[in-house]
Amino acid sequence: MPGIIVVGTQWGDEGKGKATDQLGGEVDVVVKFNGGNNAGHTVVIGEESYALHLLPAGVLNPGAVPVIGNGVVVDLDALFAEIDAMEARGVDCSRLLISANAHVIPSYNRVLDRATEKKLGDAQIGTTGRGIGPTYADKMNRIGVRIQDVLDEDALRRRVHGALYEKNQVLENVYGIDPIEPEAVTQELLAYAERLRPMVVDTSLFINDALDRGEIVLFEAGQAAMLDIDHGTYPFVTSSNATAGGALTGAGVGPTKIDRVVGVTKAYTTRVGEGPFPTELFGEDGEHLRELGGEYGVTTGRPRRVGWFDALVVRYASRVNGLTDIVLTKLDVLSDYEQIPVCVAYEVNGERITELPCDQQGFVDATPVYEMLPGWSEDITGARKFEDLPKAAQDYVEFLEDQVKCRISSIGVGQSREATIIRH
Ligand code: 2SA
Ligand code: GDP
Ligand code: MG
Repeated sequence: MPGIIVVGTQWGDEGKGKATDQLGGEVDVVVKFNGGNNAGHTVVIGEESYALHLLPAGVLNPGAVPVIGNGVVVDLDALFAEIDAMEARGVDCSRLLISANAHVIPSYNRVLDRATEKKLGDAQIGTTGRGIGPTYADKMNRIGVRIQDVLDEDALRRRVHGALYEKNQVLENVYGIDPIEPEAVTQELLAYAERLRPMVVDTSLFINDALDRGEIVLFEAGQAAMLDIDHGTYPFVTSSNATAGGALTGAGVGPTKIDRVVGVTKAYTTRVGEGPFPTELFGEDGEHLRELGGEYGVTTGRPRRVGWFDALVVRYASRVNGLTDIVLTKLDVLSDYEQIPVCVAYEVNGERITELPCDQQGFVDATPVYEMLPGWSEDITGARKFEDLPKAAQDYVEFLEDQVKCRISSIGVGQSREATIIRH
């Protein structure tokens, strides 16, 4: 069972970090394949809580090699700050490998990300401001700077000058921001070259060799299906493929190497940033669930928008990812409710639909149709077997499983590694 992909099935923050860490005990290689330091994954081990951004969760597992694949965009300031902070806490990061083909987030793309958002005003995406969108745009536009360029001073200088030639005109004329000096950016990046060099390898070769030896490789997604650039609620998405296909292109492996695709799914729904969210709760109801679930961004600290479970979203995510099974998280957070609504259909322009609308406006106009499930009042954080759960909680899980048409293989009942029910 060597190749496992772990993806988010909603709008992110489902608990992928914990799920990856949990599977990590048996894993030899953990690969991050998309996104960058927009991601935030919290992993709780014993009394210690770790917030990971650019580093794959595998870094916390001394037996696994953490890999940053070619599909990731790397902010070198953020990477080395994260490594230094982890090492200061005793986490060894010396095994980390980075793809020579991964793109770098130069400081000018952080400036552009923030300037674009400001200019959009009410129409803003609500990005994390980390320069993710402009860097993926540069990649597609073939004016990006790659990790391998940082190791070659002349190439780096040429790439940075080339990119800034156009960007400086945009910065000045569109956003009224002073032009950025290319040589200063070149030197900023060059400062990391010698620290970076020993980590840079052909990660596709490394990963494929590991798979050929029968080792277990886990591919860990940032963000989620509904934030995917192709399959999400465009334009309110991130700029990478956060679905299973992204693991293949973002790591350089073929689909024949993948045996399992695990979807991580929260027992309710959250979203950070703007964009449609049919089951969203507002006012006191929203505040209550946000507090119960501790729903604040790990990267920006922003309060997350919260709402009820949306079966259409997760069934869609199961389809576009080809999920083999689901890890359900945060069931313990719902213990407070007498009744729990689950969205089983939408009403759009007077019509009842059970698949996501294929146009964005339909999604904006959708009114959720709920089925009410009985809640439970017991504290379930100590449950370790499915049978330990109150009947209503068991019924809730089985109802979700039936609705999303995918097996739920494990259930999270608390933040810690141990607070998990393995089902099959
Ligand atoms: P970006 O910065 O270009 O990727 O933003 C585009 C959209 O993607 C959303 N996005 C996220 N949504 C949930 N969680 C994310 N990571 C952090 C976390 C978020 C935080 O784990 O809590 O701390 O705010 C994440 N990263 C990107 C983003 O909100 C935009 O909607
Ligand atoms: P990710 O981006 O998908 O890795 O998720 P985040 O780390 O951003 O957010 C998930 C939060 O939920 C983290 O604080 C986790 O520690 C926490 N968490 C994960 N699984 C569970 C669970 O089963 N129960 C509870 N109460 N918290 C959980
Ligand atoms: Mg997160």
